Amino acid sequence: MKYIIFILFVTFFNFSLAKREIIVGGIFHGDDDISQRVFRTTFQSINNHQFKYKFTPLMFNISRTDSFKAQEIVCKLAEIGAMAIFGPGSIETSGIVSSMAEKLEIPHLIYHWKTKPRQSQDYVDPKMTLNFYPESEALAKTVAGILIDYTWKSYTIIYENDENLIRLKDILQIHQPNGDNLVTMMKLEDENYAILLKKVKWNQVKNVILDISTDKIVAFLQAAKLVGMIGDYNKYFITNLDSYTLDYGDLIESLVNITSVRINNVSSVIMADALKNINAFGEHPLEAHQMPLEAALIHDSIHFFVNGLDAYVQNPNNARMKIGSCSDIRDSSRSSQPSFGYGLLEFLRAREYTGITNHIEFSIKSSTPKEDKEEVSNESPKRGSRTEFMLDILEYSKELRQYHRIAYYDTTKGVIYERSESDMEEKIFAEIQNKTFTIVTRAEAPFIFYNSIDKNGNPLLGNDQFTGYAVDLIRRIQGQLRFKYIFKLVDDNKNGNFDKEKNEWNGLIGDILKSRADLAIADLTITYDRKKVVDFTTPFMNLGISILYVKPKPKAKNLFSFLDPFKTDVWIYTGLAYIFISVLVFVLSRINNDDWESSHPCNQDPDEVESIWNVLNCVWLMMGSIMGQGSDILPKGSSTRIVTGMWWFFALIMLASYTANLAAFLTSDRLSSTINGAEDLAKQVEIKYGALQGGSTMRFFQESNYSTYQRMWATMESNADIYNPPSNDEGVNRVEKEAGKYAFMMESVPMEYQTKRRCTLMQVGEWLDSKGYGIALPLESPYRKFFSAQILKLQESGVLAQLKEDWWKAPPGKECAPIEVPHDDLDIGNVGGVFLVLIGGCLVAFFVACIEFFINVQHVAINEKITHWDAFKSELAFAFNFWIVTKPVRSQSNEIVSRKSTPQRSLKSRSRFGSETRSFKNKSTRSLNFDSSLHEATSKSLLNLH
Ligand SMILES: *[C@@H]1O[C@H](CO)[C@@H](O)[C@H](O)[C@H]1NC(C)=O
Ligand SMILES: *[C@@H]1O[C@H](CO)[C@@H](O)[C@H](O)[C@H]1NC(C)=O
Ligand SMILES: *[C@@H]1O[C@H](CO)[C@@H](O)[C@H](O)[C@H]1NC(C)=O
Ligand SMILES: *[C@@H]1O[C@H](CO)[C@@H](O)[C@H](O)[C@H]1NC(C)=O
Ligand SMILES: CC(=O)N[C@H]1CO[C@H](CO)[C@@H](O)[C@@H]1O
Repeated sequence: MKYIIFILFVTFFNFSLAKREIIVGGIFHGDDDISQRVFRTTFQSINNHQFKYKFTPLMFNISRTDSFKAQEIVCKLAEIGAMAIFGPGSIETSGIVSSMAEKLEIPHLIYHWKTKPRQSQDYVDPKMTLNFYPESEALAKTVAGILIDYTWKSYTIIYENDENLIRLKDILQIHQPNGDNLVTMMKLEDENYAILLKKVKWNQVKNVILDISTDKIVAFLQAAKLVGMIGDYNKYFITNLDSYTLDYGDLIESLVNITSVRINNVSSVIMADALKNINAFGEHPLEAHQMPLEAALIHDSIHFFVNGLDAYVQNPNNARMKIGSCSDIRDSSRSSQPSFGYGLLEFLRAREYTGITNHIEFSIKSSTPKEDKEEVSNESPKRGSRTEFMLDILEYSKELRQYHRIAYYDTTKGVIYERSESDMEEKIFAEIQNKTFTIVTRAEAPFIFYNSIDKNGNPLLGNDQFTGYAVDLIRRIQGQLRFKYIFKLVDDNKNGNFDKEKNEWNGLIGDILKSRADLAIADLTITYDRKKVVDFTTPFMNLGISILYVKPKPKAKNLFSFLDPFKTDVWIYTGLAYIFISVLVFVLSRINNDDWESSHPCNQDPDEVESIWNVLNCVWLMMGSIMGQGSDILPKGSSTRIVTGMWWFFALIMLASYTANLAAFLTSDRLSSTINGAEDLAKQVEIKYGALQGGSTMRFFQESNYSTYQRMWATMESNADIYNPPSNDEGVNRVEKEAGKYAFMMESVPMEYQTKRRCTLMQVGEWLDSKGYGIALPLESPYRKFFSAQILKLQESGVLAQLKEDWWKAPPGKECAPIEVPHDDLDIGNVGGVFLVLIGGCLVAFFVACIEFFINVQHVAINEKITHWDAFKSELAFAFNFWIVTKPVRSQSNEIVSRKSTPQRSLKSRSRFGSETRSFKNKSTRSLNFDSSLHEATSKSLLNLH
């Protein structure tokens, strides 16, 4: 179509059909071979394919710093009427060419990275220069956008020259420098990359953003391999848009993740076309993945220019095709008429084209408000640089030995991945099966038991030296993922803390950071600080801080536990009160008239009265009431009644208190500890407590905001050396040794291990916090997902619980006895004392009976005038002849006479009561023999009182 119009146009103006010669200049630096080849062949193929113009490309070789030569070349080109100048491809010399072109008004097309000098406010872009290279700020934003998508936590930026920092500035703004993100920048100064890389490695940074020139990348990666920075967990992002043309050879073996970006559309038809043309001239064939961006941009800019020129000159006003010359510069009086060159460039600026580098369009300039006003005055908005472009995100594949596209960056939508998650997982899964994981661990029962010899004394080798929970867990995971592994012990036997003095992590975490291991498994708590430097799998065990304390001892069975409800002093006071009241009643009754009565109830007007309130009866009355039984005899006098009443009241309360307490005391051998949790510990001062010196448990108290824990921390801190042992074992031993005087705070999992073995210890209360043990992997490890998934599976299938049970339980035969379930029934051990008292009482009664018996025998012997032996025999025979139910009365006249004659009535009356037992032996005798038993009257009168 175009050509038809052209032919019409040509015939209409009666132009010669001979091709019109157009001279264009290309300035190159001696070393960019492909660029020159593309420049030359592109024009050649254009000449071959169309017949309107004959382009004569003139190529010049200058050195990168030779601006004088560049100036000279521009003049020369202007002299011979060159229509356009391409290049040069470096910022150093293109500046002078730009300013010359502006003065000469020759269109200047460039294709290299260029930044606007920021410092000069009044800087204006050279008017005659069109840069096909993506605009620096837009490119910087794009690269930053990709990095945001990567979510790297820490990385090092390695750059070559300060100018390039502009394209890294957006990256630097992604992360505000804070503790979580370590972003360092390093300048590649000399050829010794290894020194720099060692520094990076020493910083334990695994992610590198590489912004260096194409020719240095391979050497850099080689150095990285030597230093050990091309490992499974290293990631490189190469901002160089040409890096995809590089051949890394055998350099990449591990799972190192190298990503890069590219603008060239290697799969486009135009690329294929261009390659065909370029390769048509018999040189060694160029392949799509070998074409650098510059060559692609040269190709695109030539086509862009040729098409634009063609369209431009179709306007008859522009057919003049006159370009200025160097002599014009000296001549300052120039026509204000816009020249051909200027018009052409403005025309080109507004055009669009799709080439190897996809769509080419010069965006409408977004500029400062000041410039906006100028723009308003212009009719057409000014078009600036190339801000719209597509960026392929590439990943190096060691199998393909080249980069392949995994995503592209769209300025509006961000990173769009073309591969699915499952593809990735499959790839990594396949990778895992060939990998040998170095697993670092720590000998800590029951996670890992380390033995270098077996039971028979033969040396063990490799993984056989390790047994324990962790080994079993790894074995289970390995059963699913089928990787190989080597266990090794960490040197310092630590889990890993940040050593502020050395400014590095020690222990297991240190080994992971120093790339000495792929996995770390032990009793490794997932903490915020650790998570900043390593990745953790899903926790395989959950735990919390808890309190280790001795089990309360079941109370020893005490036969006399019925005494427990009252303390000894209460018993003593009660006894004293009993004696005192008894004596008081005795004394009062003697003073009180009402208690003196006729000895015979029938005798209303007796000559003498007597009181039954001798000491024994007083004691008996008080005993009867405090035992809750009452008594046959009761006082009559008001004072004695008041005292007795008060004693009854006392007895009522004592009895009620005793009864109430007794049940509780008898059943109180259930297990109850004095300490039931942290609150209880904090409240008291008797039981000392502490945590492992410098451990995470201690830090928990130190950093807690909760007032109870703060109070506990103050206590622990004030006696740090005394209370906080340097090792967990020591703490546990101390709890055991001090039995009740010391409590130790530690994590529940090792505590459980101890309490299953040391039967006197137990965990008290709930967990004070909650955390988990996880397997540590290097940051952003591709394998983490797989391990986490397996751990979850094992958890769901109950394998983890089973493993824990297996490894935590005490060896057979050493298990702790299950805690006795407290019960409410009382056994003989609790109430045996009561029986003892009963038996004691019976024995005393028997003893007293014997004494009475012998006294009786004595009396009988004297009264009957028989020998003691005969009296004893007859009395005994009588006592044990259970069929005889009556007993003859023995004469007691002597006694009665003597009693009546003595004025000390009370004393006598006691002896009378003392013989009561005997007198009551035969009631009928008593009733018949009235005289012989004076006491009968008394007892009757007592009955009357009732
Ligand atoms: C420039 O120099 C390179 C080698 O230094 C050479 O291959 C090339 O042909 C030269 N180009 C021109 C136009 O002289
Ligand atoms: C390489 O790293 C990038 C960025 O972290 C990530 O998006 C990509 O999935 C990784 N590739 C592989 C194969 O792990
Ligand atoms: C590359 O070119 C092909 C066809 O030429 C096109 O379909 C594809 O979208 C282009 N790629 C990009 C990233 O624009
Ligand atoms: C694993 O190793 C075997 C033998 O060396 C090899 O054939 C296979 O391709 C490897 N697989 C992967 C995913 O590297
Ligand atoms: C054991 C005894 O002496 N029993 C006498 C009790 O009194 C009645 C009545 O006088 C006698 O018949 C019993 O022999």
